Amino acid sequence: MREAARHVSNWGRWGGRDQLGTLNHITPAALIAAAGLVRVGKSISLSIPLDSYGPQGASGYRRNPVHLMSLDGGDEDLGPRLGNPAGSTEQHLVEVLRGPLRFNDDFIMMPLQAATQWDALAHVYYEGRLYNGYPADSVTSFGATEAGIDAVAARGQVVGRGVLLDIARHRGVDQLEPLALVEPDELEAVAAAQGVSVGTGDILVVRTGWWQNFLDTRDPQWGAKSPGVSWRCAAWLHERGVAAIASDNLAVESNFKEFPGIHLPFHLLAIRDMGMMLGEIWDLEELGRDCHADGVYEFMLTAQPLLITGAVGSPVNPVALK
Ligand code: UVW
Repeated sequence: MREAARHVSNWGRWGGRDQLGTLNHITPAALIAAAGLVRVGKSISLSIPLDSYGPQGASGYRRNPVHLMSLDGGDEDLGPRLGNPAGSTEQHLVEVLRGPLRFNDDFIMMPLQAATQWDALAHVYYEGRLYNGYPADSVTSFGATEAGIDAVAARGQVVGRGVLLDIARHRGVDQLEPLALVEPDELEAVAAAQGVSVGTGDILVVRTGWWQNFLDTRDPQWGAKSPGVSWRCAAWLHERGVAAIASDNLAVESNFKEFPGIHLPFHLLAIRDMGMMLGEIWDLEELGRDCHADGVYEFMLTAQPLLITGAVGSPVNPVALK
Protein backbone atom coordinates (compact mmCIF):
# COMPACT_ATOMS: atom_id res chain seq x y z
CA MET A 1 0.00 0.00 0.00
CA ARG A 2 2.77 2.48 0.86
CA GLU A 3 4.47 1.80 -2.46
CA ALA A 4 1.15 2.14 -4.29
CA ALA A 5 0.48 5.44 -2.51
CA ARG A 6 3.84 6.82 -3.63
CA HIS A 7 3.28 5.58 -7.20
CA VAL A 8 -0.16 7.18 -7.64
CA SER A 9 0.43 10.40 -5.71
CA ASN A 10 -0.45 13.61 -7.55
CA TRP A 11 0.42 15.94 -4.70
CA GLY A 12 1.94 19.13 -6.07
CA ARG A 13 1.42 18.07 -9.70
CA TRP A 14 -1.05 20.90 -10.40
CA GLY A 15 0.38 23.29 -7.84
CA GLY A 16 0.32 23.64 -4.09
CA ARG A 17 -3.16 25.23 -4.08
CA ASP A 18 -4.85 22.80 -6.48
CA GLN A 19 -8.46 21.94 -5.67
CA LEU A 20 -9.40 19.77 -8.65
CA GLY A 21 -7.02 16.81 -8.57
CA THR A 22 -7.37 14.45 -11.52
CA LEU A 23 -10.21 16.53 -12.96
CA ASN A 24 -7.32 18.67 -14.25
CA HIS A 25 -7.00 15.97 -16.92
CA ILE A 26 -10.24 17.26 -18.48
CA THR A 27 -8.71 19.90 -20.72
CA PRO A 28 -10.56 22.16 -23.18
CA ALA A 29 -9.47 19.79 -25.98
CA ALA A 30 -10.85 16.79 -24.07
CA LEU A 31 -14.15 18.60 -23.61
CA ILE A 32 -14.42 19.45 -27.29
CA ALA A 33 -13.69 15.81 -28.19
CA ALA A 34 -16.32 14.62 -25.69
CA ALA A 35 -18.95 16.88 -27.25
CA GLY A 36 -18.32 15.05 -30.55
CA LEU A 37 -19.61 11.83 -28.97
CA VAL A 38 -23.17 13.17 -29.00
CA ARG A 39 -24.28 11.63 -32.29
CA VAL A 40 -27.83 10.29 -32.05
CA GLY A 41 -29.46 12.69 -29.60
CA LYS A 42 -29.98 10.30 -26.70
CA SER A 43 -29.68 11.15 -23.00
CA ILE A 44 -29.69 8.63 -20.13
CA SER A 45 -29.84 9.62 -16.47
CA LEU A 46 -27.58 7.58 -14.19
CA SER A 47 -29.21 8.68 -10.93
CA ILE A 48 -31.16 6.58 -8.50
CA PRO A 49 -34.29 8.25 -7.08
CA LEU A 50 -33.66 10.62 -4.17
CA ASP A 51 -36.28 9.29 -1.77
CA SER A 52 -36.71 7.42 1.49
CA TYR A 53 -36.50 4.01 -0.14
CA GLY A 54 -32.80 4.04 -1.02
CA PRO A 55 -29.93 1.92 0.26
CA GLN A 56 -28.82 4.07 3.21
CA GLY A 57 -29.97 3.50 6.73
CA ALA A 58 -27.88 0.61 8.00
CA SER A 59 -25.39 3.03 9.58
CA GLY A 60 -26.19 5.50 12.31
CA TYR A 61 -24.72 8.51 10.54
CA ARG A 62 -26.39 8.23 7.14
CA ARG A 63 -30.02 8.22 6.17
CA ASN A 64 -31.98 8.10 2.96
CA PRO A 65 -33.21 11.46 1.68
CA VAL A 66 -36.38 12.79 3.30
CA HIS A 67 -38.64 14.83 1.08
CA LEU A 68 -41.26 17.08 2.70
CA MET A 69 -43.83 19.39 1.17
CA SER A 70 -43.81 22.85 2.73
CA LEU A 71 -46.70 24.22 0.69
CA ASP A 72 -49.21 22.38 -1.39
CA GLY A 73 -52.70 22.56 -2.77
CA GLY A 74 -54.15 21.10 0.40
CA ASP A 75 -52.91 24.08 2.42
CA GLU A 76 -54.27 26.54 -0.08
CA ASP A 77 -57.66 24.84 -0.24
CA LEU A 78 -57.92 24.49 3.52
CA GLY A 79 -57.82 28.23 4.19
CA PRO A 80 -61.01 29.12 2.35
CA ARG A 81 -62.81 26.17 3.94
CA LEU A 82 -61.78 27.47 7.37
CA GLY A 83 -62.98 30.93 6.47
CA ASN A 84 -59.62 32.40 5.56
CA PRO A 85 -59.94 33.27 1.88
CA ALA A 86 -56.22 33.66 1.45
CA GLY A 87 -55.53 30.17 2.75
CA SER A 88 -52.60 31.38 4.82
CA THR A 89 -51.72 33.81 7.53
CA GLU A 90 -48.31 34.51 6.07
CA GLN A 91 -48.50 38.04 4.67
CA HIS A 92 -46.79 37.34 1.36
CA LEU A 93 -49.05 34.36 0.71
CA VAL A 94 -52.15 36.26 1.76
CA GLU A 95 -51.37 38.74 -1.00
CA VAL A 96 -50.44 36.13 -3.60
CA LEU A 97 -53.43 33.87 -3.03
CA ARG A 98 -55.88 36.70 -3.58
CA GLY A 99 -54.92 36.32 -7.24
CA PRO A 100 -54.99 33.24 -9.48
CA LEU A 101 -51.44 31.99 -8.79
CA ARG A 102 -51.16 28.73 -6.86
CA PHE A 103 -47.89 26.90 -6.21
CA ASN A 104 -46.28 24.01 -4.36
CA ASP A 105 -42.97 24.15 -2.43
CA ASP A 106 -40.84 21.45 -0.90
CA PHE A 107 -37.76 20.61 1.16
CA ILE A 108 -35.26 17.80 0.97
CA MET A 109 -33.11 16.71 3.89
CA MET A 110 -30.35 14.27 3.20
CA PRO A 111 -26.78 13.38 3.99
CA LEU A 112 -24.68 14.45 1.02
CA GLN A 113 -23.23 10.93 1.10
CA ALA A 114 -26.62 9.32 0.39
CA ALA A 115 -27.98 8.27 -3.01
CA THR A 116 -26.17 9.04 -6.27
CA GLN A 117 -23.26 11.23 -5.26
CA TRP A 118 -19.70 12.41 -5.70
CA ASP A 119 -17.14 12.09 -2.94
CA ALA A 120 -15.16 15.33 -2.87
CA LEU A 121 -11.41 15.23 -2.27
CA ALA A 122 -11.96 16.44 1.30
CA HIS A 123 -14.17 13.42 2.07
CA VAL A 124 -11.42 10.92 2.95
CA TYR A 125 -7.95 11.33 4.43
CA TYR A 126 -5.39 9.52 6.56
CA GLU A 127 -2.41 10.34 8.74
CA GLY A 128 -3.65 13.90 9.19
CA ARG A 129 -3.41 14.93 5.54
CA LEU A 130 -5.96 15.44 2.78
CA TYR A 131 -5.20 15.46 -0.93
CA ASN A 132 -2.26 17.68 -1.87
CA GLY A 133 -1.04 17.66 1.72
CA TYR A 134 -3.78 19.90 3.05
CA PRO A 135 -4.04 19.46 6.83
CA ALA A 136 -6.98 17.53 8.23
CA ASP A 137 -8.05 20.60 10.19
CA SER A 138 -8.78 22.43 6.95
CA VAL A 139 -12.16 20.72 7.29
CA THR A 140 -13.98 22.10 10.32
CA SER A 141 -17.57 22.18 11.50
CA PHE A 142 -17.98 25.07 9.02
CA GLY A 143 -17.00 22.74 6.18
CA ALA A 144 -14.01 22.20 3.92
CA THR A 145 -11.77 25.16 3.27
CA GLU A 146 -9.65 23.06 0.89
CA ALA A 147 -10.56 20.38 -1.62
CA GLY A 148 -14.32 20.79 -1.10
CA ILE A 149 -16.95 20.01 -3.67
CA ASP A 150 -17.62 23.72 -4.16
CA ALA A 151 -14.28 24.26 -5.88
CA VAL A 152 -15.20 21.61 -8.45
CA ALA A 153 -18.80 22.76 -8.86
CA ALA A 154 -17.82 26.39 -9.30
CA ARG A 155 -15.68 25.39 -12.28
CA GLY A 156 -18.38 23.18 -13.86
CA GLN A 157 -15.49 20.78 -14.26
CA VAL A 158 -17.25 17.40 -14.28
CA VAL A 159 -18.10 16.99 -17.94
CA GLY A 160 -16.11 15.00 -20.45
CA ARG A 161 -15.79 11.66 -22.18
CA GLY A 162 -17.44 8.87 -20.23
CA VAL A 163 -16.49 5.24 -20.80
CA LEU A 164 -18.56 2.35 -19.48
CA LEU A 165 -16.80 -0.89 -18.62
CA ASP A 166 -19.57 -3.43 -18.11
CA ILE A 167 -17.89 -5.99 -15.89
CA ALA A 168 -21.09 -7.90 -15.11
CA ARG A 169 -22.00 -8.41 -18.76
CA HIS A 170 -18.44 -9.40 -19.59
CA ARG A 171 -18.58 -12.05 -16.86
CA GLY A 172 -21.93 -13.22 -18.30
CA VAL A 173 -23.91 -12.42 -15.14
CA ASP A 174 -26.55 -9.86 -14.16
CA GLN A 175 -24.68 -8.97 -10.97
CA LEU A 176 -21.25 -9.77 -9.56
CA GLU A 177 -21.03 -11.97 -6.50
CA PRO A 178 -21.02 -10.21 -3.11
CA LEU A 179 -17.56 -8.77 -2.31
CA ALA A 180 -16.18 -9.77 -5.72
CA LEU A 181 -13.02 -7.89 -6.69
CA VAL A 182 -12.40 -6.31 -10.08
CA GLU A 183 -8.69 -6.20 -10.85
CA PRO A 184 -6.76 -4.11 -13.40
CA ASP A 185 -6.32 -6.96 -15.87
CA GLU A 186 -10.10 -7.37 -15.97
CA LEU A 187 -10.59 -3.65 -16.66
CA GLU A 188 -8.13 -4.07 -19.51
CA ALA A 189 -9.85 -7.20 -20.83
CA VAL A 190 -13.33 -5.68 -20.71
CA ALA A 191 -12.15 -2.55 -22.51
CA ALA A 192 -10.57 -4.69 -25.22
CA ALA A 193 -13.66 -6.89 -25.57
CA GLN A 194 -15.89 -3.82 -25.83
CA GLY A 195 -13.55 -2.20 -28.36
CA VAL A 196 -13.05 0.93 -26.28
CA SER A 197 -9.96 2.57 -24.82
CA VAL A 198 -9.66 4.31 -21.47
CA GLY A 199 -7.38 7.32 -21.57
CA THR A 200 -6.43 10.72 -20.28
CA GLY A 201 -9.32 12.87 -19.08
CA ASP A 202 -11.92 10.08 -19.23
CA ILE A 203 -14.54 9.56 -16.55
CA LEU A 204 -14.61 5.79 -16.08
CA VAL A 205 -17.95 4.19 -15.22
CA VAL A 206 -17.79 0.61 -13.93
CA ARG A 207 -20.94 -1.53 -13.97
CA THR A 208 -21.08 -4.40 -11.47
CA GLY A 209 -24.88 -4.85 -11.57
CA TRP A 210 -24.99 -4.16 -7.84
CA TRP A 211 -27.66 -1.44 -8.10
CA GLN A 212 -30.00 -3.99 -9.65
CA ASN A 213 -29.12 -6.26 -6.73
CA PHE A 214 -30.51 -3.60 -4.38
CA LEU A 215 -33.70 -3.25 -6.41
CA ASP A 216 -34.12 -7.04 -6.36
CA THR A 217 -33.29 -7.66 -2.69
CA ARG A 218 -33.65 -4.40 -0.67
CA ASP A 219 -31.00 -6.06 1.48
CA PRO A 220 -30.06 -3.86 4.49
CA GLN A 221 -26.53 -5.27 4.14
CA TRP A 222 -26.42 -4.26 0.46
CA GLY A 223 -23.59 -1.79 0.92
CA ALA A 224 -21.52 -4.03 3.15
CA LYS A 225 -21.65 -6.78 0.51
CA SER A 226 -20.68 -4.58 -2.43
CA PRO A 227 -18.43 -6.01 -5.10
CA GLY A 228 -16.22 -3.49 -6.90
CA VAL A 229 -12.72 -2.49 -7.96
CA SER A 230 -9.70 -3.45 -5.89
CA TRP A 231 -7.14 -0.99 -4.55
CA ARG A 232 -4.77 -2.24 -7.24
CA CYS A 233 -6.91 -0.44 -9.83
CA ALA A 234 -5.67 2.91 -8.51
CA ALA A 235 -2.36 2.48 -10.35
CA TRP A 236 -4.17 1.48 -13.57
CA LEU A 237 -6.27 4.65 -13.42
CA HIS A 238 -3.26 6.78 -12.56
CA GLU A 239 -1.18 5.48 -15.45
CA ARG A 240 -4.01 6.26 -17.90
CA GLY A 241 -4.72 9.75 -16.54
CA VAL A 242 -8.36 8.94 -15.75
CA ALA A 243 -10.20 12.01 -14.42
CA ALA A 244 -12.76 10.32 -12.15
CA ILE A 245 -14.39 6.95 -11.55
CA ALA A 246 -17.98 6.02 -10.73
CA SER A 247 -19.82 2.77 -10.11
CA ASP A 248 -23.20 1.29 -9.20
CA ASN A 249 -22.23 0.04 -5.74
CA LEU A 250 -21.82 1.71 -2.37
CA ALA A 251 -18.21 2.81 -2.53
CA VAL A 252 -16.81 2.10 -6.06
CA GLU A 253 -14.49 -0.43 -4.45
CA SER A 254 -15.34 -3.89 -3.18
CA ASN A 255 -16.01 -4.08 0.53
CA PHE A 256 -13.81 -7.20 0.69
CA LYS A 257 -11.41 -6.79 3.63
CA GLU A 258 -8.01 -7.57 2.21
CA PHE A 259 -5.97 -5.94 4.96
CA PRO A 260 -7.15 -6.47 8.52
CA GLY A 261 -7.94 -3.09 10.06
CA ILE A 262 -7.76 -1.09 6.81
CA HIS A 263 -11.13 -0.13 5.41
CA LEU A 264 -11.64 1.16 1.90
CA PRO A 265 -8.00 1.09 0.72
CA PHE A 266 -8.96 2.25 -2.79
CA HIS A 267 -10.56 5.35 -1.23
CA LEU A 268 -7.30 6.16 0.53
CA LEU A 269 -5.26 5.91 -2.65
CA ALA A 270 -7.77 7.45 -5.06
CA ILE A 271 -9.15 10.35 -3.07
CA ARG A 272 -6.27 11.31 -0.80
CA ASP A 273 -3.19 10.36 -2.82
CA MET A 274 -4.38 10.75 -6.42
CA GLY A 275 -6.98 13.46 -5.89
CA MET A 276 -9.68 11.49 -7.73
CA MET A 277 -13.37 11.97 -6.96
CA LEU A 278 -15.48 8.84 -6.61
CA GLY A 279 -19.03 8.60 -7.94
CA GLU A 280 -21.12 6.21 -5.87
CA ILE A 281 -24.52 4.50 -6.15
CA TRP A 282 -25.03 5.30 -9.83
CA ASP A 283 -27.75 3.46 -11.74
CA LEU A 284 -25.97 1.93 -14.72
CA GLU A 285 -28.67 -0.51 -15.80
CA GLU A 286 -30.16 1.42 -18.71
CA LEU A 287 -26.76 2.66 -19.84
CA GLY A 288 -25.46 -0.92 -19.79
CA ARG A 289 -28.35 -2.12 -21.95
CA ASP A 290 -27.96 0.78 -24.34
CA CYS A 291 -24.21 0.34 -24.80
CA HIS A 292 -24.70 -3.38 -25.38
CA ALA A 293 -27.40 -2.70 -27.96
CA ASP A 294 -25.42 -0.22 -30.05
CA GLY A 295 -21.93 -1.47 -29.23
CA VAL A 296 -20.86 2.08 -28.27
CA TYR A 297 -19.34 2.28 -24.80
CA GLU A 298 -18.23 5.92 -24.96
CA PHE A 299 -20.39 9.02 -24.54
CA MET A 300 -20.36 12.56 -23.30
CA LEU A 301 -20.94 12.54 -19.56
CA THR A 302 -22.09 15.52 -17.59
CA ALA A 303 -22.14 15.04 -13.81
CA GLN A 304 -21.86 18.38 -12.08
CA PRO A 305 -22.04 18.39 -8.27
CA LEU A 306 -24.09 21.07 -6.52
CA LEU A 307 -22.23 24.20 -5.47
CA ILE A 308 -22.61 23.67 -1.74
CA THR A 309 -20.16 25.83 0.17
CA GLY A 310 -17.62 23.74 2.08
CA ALA A 311 -19.31 20.40 1.35
CA VAL A 312 -17.29 17.19 1.14
CA GLY A 313 -19.69 15.56 -1.30
CA SER A 314 -22.76 16.23 -3.36
CA PRO A 315 -25.75 14.53 -4.88
CA VAL A 316 -25.58 14.43 -8.66
CA ASN A 317 -27.80 13.52 -11.57
CA PRO A 318 -25.22 12.22 -14.06
CA VAL A 319 -26.37 12.15 -17.66
CA ALA A 320 -24.79 10.15 -20.47
CA LEU A 321 -25.27 11.75 -23.88
CA LYS A 322 -24.93 9.82 -27.13
C1 UVW B 1 -17.00 6.16 3.45
O1 UVW B 1 -17.92 5.50 3.90
C2 UVW B 1 -15.84 6.55 4.27
O2 UVW B 1 -16.95 6.55 2.22
P1 UVW B 1 -18.04 6.47 1.03
O3 UVW B 1 -19.22 7.28 1.40
O4 UVW B 1 -17.29 7.11 -0.05
O5 UVW B 1 -18.37 5.06 0.74
